[in-house]
Amino acid sequence: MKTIFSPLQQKHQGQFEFYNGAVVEGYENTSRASFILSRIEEVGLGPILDPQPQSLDVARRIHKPAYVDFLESAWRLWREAGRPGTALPYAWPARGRYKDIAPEPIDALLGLYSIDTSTGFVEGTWEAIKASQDSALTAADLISEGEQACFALCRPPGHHAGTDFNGGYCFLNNAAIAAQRLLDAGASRVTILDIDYHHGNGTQEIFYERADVQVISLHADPRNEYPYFAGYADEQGSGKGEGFNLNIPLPEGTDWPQWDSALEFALGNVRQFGPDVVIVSLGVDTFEGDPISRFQLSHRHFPLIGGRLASLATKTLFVLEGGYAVEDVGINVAGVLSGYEDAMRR
Ligand code: Q9C
Ligand code: ZN
Repeated sequence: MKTIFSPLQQKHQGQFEFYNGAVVEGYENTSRASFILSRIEEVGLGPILDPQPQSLDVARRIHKPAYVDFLESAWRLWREAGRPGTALPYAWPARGRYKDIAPEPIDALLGLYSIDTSTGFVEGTWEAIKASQDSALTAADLISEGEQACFALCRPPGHHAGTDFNGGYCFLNNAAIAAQRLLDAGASRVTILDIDYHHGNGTQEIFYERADVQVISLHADPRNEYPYFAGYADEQGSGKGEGFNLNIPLPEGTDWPQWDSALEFALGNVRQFGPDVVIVSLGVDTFEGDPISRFQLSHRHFPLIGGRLASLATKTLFVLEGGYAVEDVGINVAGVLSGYEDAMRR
């Protein structure tokens, strides 16, 4: 299996976030990608290739163009305002506001276009965002051109980013952009199966009224976990999209048997939908050692996940999302991917 990754993605580096009332180094850091790359080489998964340069045309259809412009200019505006450190918001649109207003200071824009304080900008952030979506698009094109499976090593990740907001370390929704690209290339239906520990609220929001992209997410119950305000089981899509969004919230401490049976239920729904391509939003923060998560999957379970996914016998695009136990992230991501390859060879 080919891996697509650009070194430019590592330019998003040294950002801070709030955690337990303190400012700490971002959990979503460069060593995550470094450990994944070295593990992929170690297990001989396949070549690691640079993405092809891509335009922002698809990103501007999936997201609001003004939001993409904001991402591109945020750091420059922050610097022009004379600020040091990480560009983070501290004020959001007021509840019950009765008129549309468009304040221009960078502090207003940071709040307007975000849902939390985890998703800061530093000097290289835009280049990394852009390169990360390039990796997703390039991997999608390889699938359209005939590859059975491909891995887009996307960082920054994407599944919390919606049409006009960043959040949860995510800026552009790489998986959503890849899905649109596959449809543009002729796929009639695409499933995004999100197995990250957190609910993929951005992906849900983007496709909520669409029937051509089925969105399924297995995640920690939002009643007690980020993103809190989305990810409930009764969110099933609306309008034409009614019935094409499936949330499977799971309790704190979920272990392999419980997680695996939720996955089997999800896979049954994928089979019913019959997609041309499955995009796996691949987060490995379900690992028992993850520093910000509370599920109980062990190293040995990740290759089994790959095997389950291979049983769909559908073209599969893996897009990296979360996973923060840095040394184990490599083992677990490579575990899923080689588990998939081994099962496909059988
Ligand atoms: N700073 C992904 O796994 N909460 N994002 C962090 C407070 C946000 C996780 C704790 C977690 C987002 C892609
Ligand atoms: Zn996550």
